[in-house]
Amino acid sequence: MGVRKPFVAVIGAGQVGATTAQRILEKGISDVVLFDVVEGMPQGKALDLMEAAPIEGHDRRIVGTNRYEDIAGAEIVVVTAGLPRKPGMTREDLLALNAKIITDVCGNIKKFAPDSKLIIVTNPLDVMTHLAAKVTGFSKNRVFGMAGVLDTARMRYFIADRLGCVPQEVKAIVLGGHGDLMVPVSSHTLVNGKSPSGAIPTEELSKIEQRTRDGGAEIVALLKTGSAFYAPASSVCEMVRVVLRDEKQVLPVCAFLSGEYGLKNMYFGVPAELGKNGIERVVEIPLTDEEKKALTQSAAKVKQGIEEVDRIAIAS
Ligand code: A3D
Repeated sequence: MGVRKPFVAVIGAGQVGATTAQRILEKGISDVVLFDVVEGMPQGKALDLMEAAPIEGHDRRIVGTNRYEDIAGAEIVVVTAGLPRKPGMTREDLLALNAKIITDVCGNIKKFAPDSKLIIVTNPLDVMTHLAAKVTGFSKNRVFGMAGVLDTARMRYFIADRLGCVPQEVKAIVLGGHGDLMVPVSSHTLVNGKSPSGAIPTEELSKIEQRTRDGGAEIVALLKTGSAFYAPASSVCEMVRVVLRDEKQVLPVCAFLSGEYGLKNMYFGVPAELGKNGIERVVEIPLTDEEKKALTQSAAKVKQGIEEVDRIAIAS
């Protein structure tokens, strides 16, 4: 049995890819084509997930494949193919290794799913999203990356854990590049509509913000053999649902900027409204001078990575 439209293709059936597929299926969002270069692996994971369907009680289908032909007709392609960070490795160390993989994967997406929207997950995220847009030549609203939803969820959890409340009561937003210079926007952090500054001392709030920046590394250090995948998969799944159902919800994502936040011609983490066209519009929120300065620093780091990946592309 094949998949039914509209369906999502997930490229890379590793930890993030397979867990994303599981979440999409089990939440009943859409059917899934799961692709990987390793023979038998996506087929095995797809079969295992289908065998869980009678118990999970959903009627969605998943097909595992090693053939790019099978992604033809996908509404959204989620790209998780690539190497994850190892202990001591920065996201930037991954750049050259994953650039090769993204170039290969996106060349095939352009060929087999030319009308799809792309959600990039592979790190270093902002740079790989730039590369994906360049390789596919797709309009910029159809290519975007997942990072801010995850970074924001981490911060919401840390604050809720500190206050002993449920994470849904905490609103926060993390912007900028998905790296050590990401910007938790403290002026927009709210617990039940109020600033947490009365309940959490400033010094502790700063520590929570730093833990958010180090959130990926904290998990890498604990797991030792890979990086986070449950919360990343939840984050991708939320973006997939908002786009597929045209929910027009504003989420922090890696989007192309044409002057917003004073930045031009680059991918960067900002709030954006997502819908059936992918990025419907970038949303500008008021920031303090300190937050603006931090965003500028983060953008400079992302630009370095973009220049580096462009140099690699020219050299090869
Ligand atoms: P992993 O479990 O190793 O899965 C990666 C999969 O990609 C493996 O199954 C590989 O076989 C497959 N693969 C490798 N090369 C190709 C190729 N050319 N074509 C198709 N498939 C290929 O890693 P993971 O799932 O833990 O992480 C995947 C990527 O996501 C890494 O780059 C991570 O750094 C990144 N990641 C990003 C975030 C963000 O928040 C942005 C969070 C978590 C992971």
